[in-house]
Amino acid sequence: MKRQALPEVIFRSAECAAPHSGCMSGVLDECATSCEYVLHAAHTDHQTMTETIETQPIDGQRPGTSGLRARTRVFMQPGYLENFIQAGFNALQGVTGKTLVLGGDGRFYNERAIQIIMRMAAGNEAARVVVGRNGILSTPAASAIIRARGCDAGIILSASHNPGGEDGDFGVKFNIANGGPAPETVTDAIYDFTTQITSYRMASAEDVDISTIGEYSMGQTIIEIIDSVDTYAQLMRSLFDYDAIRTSFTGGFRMRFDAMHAVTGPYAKVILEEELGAAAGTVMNAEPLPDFGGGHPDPNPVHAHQLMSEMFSADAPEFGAASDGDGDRNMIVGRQCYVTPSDSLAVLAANAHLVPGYADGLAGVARSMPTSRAVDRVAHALGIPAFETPTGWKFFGNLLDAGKVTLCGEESAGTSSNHVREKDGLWAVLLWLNILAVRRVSVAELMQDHWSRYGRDYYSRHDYEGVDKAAAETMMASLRDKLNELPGTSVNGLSITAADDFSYTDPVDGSTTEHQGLRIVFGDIARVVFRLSGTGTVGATLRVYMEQFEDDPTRLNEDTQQMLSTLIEAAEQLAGIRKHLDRTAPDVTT
Ligand code: VG1
Ligand code: CO
Repeated sequence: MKRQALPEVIFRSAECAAPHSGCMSGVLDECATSCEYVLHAAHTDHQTMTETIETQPIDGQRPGTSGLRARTRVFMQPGYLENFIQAGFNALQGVTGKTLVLGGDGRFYNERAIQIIMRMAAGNEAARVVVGRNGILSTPAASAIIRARGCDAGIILSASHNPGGEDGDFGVKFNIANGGPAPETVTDAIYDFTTQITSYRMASAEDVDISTIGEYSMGQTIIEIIDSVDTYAQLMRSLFDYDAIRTSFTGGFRMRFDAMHAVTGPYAKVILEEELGAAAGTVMNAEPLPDFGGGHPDPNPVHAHQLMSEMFSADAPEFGAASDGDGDRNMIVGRQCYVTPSDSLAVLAANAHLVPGYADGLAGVARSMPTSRAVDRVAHALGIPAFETPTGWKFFGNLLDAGKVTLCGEESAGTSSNHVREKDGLWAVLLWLNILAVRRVSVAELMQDHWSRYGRDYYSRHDYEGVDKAAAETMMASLRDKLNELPGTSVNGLSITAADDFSYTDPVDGSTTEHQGLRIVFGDIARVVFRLSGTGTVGATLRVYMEQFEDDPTRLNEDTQQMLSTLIEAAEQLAGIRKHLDRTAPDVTT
């Protein structure tokens, strides 16, 4: 990698920035005339570069399901980002001499935040900061880079599926050396530091040109700007049969990929269109925009309606997919055939062995608790273990590191494998494409075949968004209070066999996590789960997850909401959603 000489990056010591009198450079005259814009290596003495800036704790910096999320304007307040980043560095036991990966999903404030974090990394004496060009790195790409280069940690700037823009949301996630999200021990420590912080450290330097690939120095720290796509694209080539997929495309197979004006556009363009030969224009909404074009970058049938209407049109292509803000989610849809994420996970588990990267079979699978039990049925048939974890990718890390599982997934459209330690949207799309290329069936045919073999878990999630937080907590508390009495009783004609407040003990490190959702189980037949979201920024969001198993061959193609109607009413009777939340219907049904 070429090393670019000064003055590519222009340094300014803390004292030089203004006023001049304290300049420690020893070349004061020179400094006095040109300090504003051009300084010399003599000025890059790190001792004079770094400032320790006093600050005070800011409330509400507890990381949620996936990092800290808040309104963008909140993040832009003086000290808000800086406090959280310094707390993260502290929780990592400092970053002195360490190599960090840094990038984000391109949303509003991404570039500013990156400039601040680079200066803080230099102020905290990191050895190197590896930054995606223009500040762009998808979450799975960041994970891949941490692993490929043996980095110590990563910082990903994203509020993922939350809308962006100055009036939208912003977020920050810390990842650890395995490439995965910081586990709860680390996020708890970050939060503790945010409540005690008195100062943060920051190098005083000019902005770095992050649009140009190359290396720059900032004090003792090397800033390395890399191509955002290369490492990730190389990893994908190592897992899939590109020839087989290319042959599908040359044979007339058509697909649409909706990048939702979020981070996956550049990745999908390179991989699908340039490397795999999908037709130009296959990737729609390909350009990352600071506000995602005003959309909601959540790949579900509601928010990806443009893709959905195309996939249900008369001339629909064979395959459609979408990804979210930071590129870790995937939605899969065939021609006139939507695939629920829970079913997608099950289908991938059943067919992964057809693909080079997984030809040796799977060690085991894991799903988040509210994800349907469809994948458990496949694991059972394959004779491999199936794990059930709390919601959020951080809970898969230990299982993956220990080699207990190969494939993981969540009902919220996250799927991935042991190739990284994050969920991976484009990877799931490539796995589907590879399986379809080998099996030479349509998505609808593949689903029929799967359901006739394993049965079908009808599945739906009802979200009540932006509800009153206190009311939602009261509703959960009163349901929690009566859980013990529920087994053995029935509701709306359905017999309850078990009911609990999900708690999880990690089989690898023995750590326990409690209050991860209220489960009401109706034997092997059905389940309903109640959970409050941990990614919102305003009020509360209630998620109600419902699933019902069906293996009658004549009832495998029914309408989902119809099939779940008894269960939906049971959920209402159990929790009193309408009464507590003053809502008559969910805001989003997926
Ligand atoms: C949601 C999903 C969860 C996912 C998380 C982060 O969390 O339910 O499955 O891991 O978002 O995804 P919650 O707490 O709001 O239900 V992403 O792609 O927004 O980082
Ligand atoms: Co995401």
